[in-house]
Amino acid sequence: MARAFDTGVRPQWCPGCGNYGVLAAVRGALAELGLRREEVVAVAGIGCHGRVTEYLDVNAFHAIHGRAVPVAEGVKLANPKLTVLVHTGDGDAYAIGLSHLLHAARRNVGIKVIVHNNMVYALTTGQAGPTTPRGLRTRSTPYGSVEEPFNPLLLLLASGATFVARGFSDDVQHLKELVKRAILHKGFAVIDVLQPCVTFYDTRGWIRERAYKLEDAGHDPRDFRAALERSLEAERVPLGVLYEVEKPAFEELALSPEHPPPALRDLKARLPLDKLLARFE
Ligand SMILES: Cc1ncc(C[n+]2csc(CCOP(=O)(O)OP(=O)(O)O)c2C)c(N)n1
Repeated sequence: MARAFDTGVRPQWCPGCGNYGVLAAVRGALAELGLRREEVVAVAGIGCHGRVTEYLDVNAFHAIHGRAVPVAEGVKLANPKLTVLVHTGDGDAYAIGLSHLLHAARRNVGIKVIVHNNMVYALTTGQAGPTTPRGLRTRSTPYGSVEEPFNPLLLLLASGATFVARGFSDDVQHLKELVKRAILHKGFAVIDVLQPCVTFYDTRGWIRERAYKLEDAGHDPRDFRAALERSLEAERVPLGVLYEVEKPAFEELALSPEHPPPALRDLKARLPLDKLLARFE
């Protein structure tokens, strides 16, 4: 039997790449939620991670570098019934695309962002990015990176994200459950997935040694301050849902017929669509 959500295209990633685990987790999550492929859209950024859209059998859009999030926001607003996934890299999401990400989180647009965080720019041969640890020697930092990385979980919590989680690409079962929870969450959800880049920065052993599950540690994901504390941990790596709160999604508020945003209401009164279109006939 063909595997669920498999296009049949053979992945081109390096053997051992963390992208395989993310792909398997997402396929499993979609299948277990009983979603049909026409109900799902995956938008990917540019990078090794971006090839996901060739292997995941759903409607897909391969956006330009750093712009997967705004494309996904547009898809979600055009048809809020769709499950809209974003596959993005740490370079794509946290460097060139950072402001889109933080504002989508602040607005609580119901897109589900999966960050393939391998801590380097893999596709372009391993340059340093915003999550590269200080001192790492890469193609762009041959004497070791002198920059301090930033903490994406802390940034996302501060931006108002209503669902913030961290996964590990080797723990496919756990990641699958996180993806399911993210999809079922109303509004914006982000999962920062730590994954090794076997060619340019193999973090597999480092993550395995430090990872622990938040659900085993008595963490309450409704507690924002506790989530902040967990996001600040330096020696251990928390996996699971750091924070989840229910708030109205942007599309609910912006597209509600009872409460159209004033700007749109005025525009409608002043400029009926049929009259506007008639100008172009
Ligand atoms: C506007 C623009 N700038 C730079 C590039 C070159 N480029 C392609 S992929 C990439 C970085 C990819 O890193 P990441 O997003 O972390 O993805 P990974 O390859 O690690 O999955 C860069 C800088 C580009 N394609 N477009």
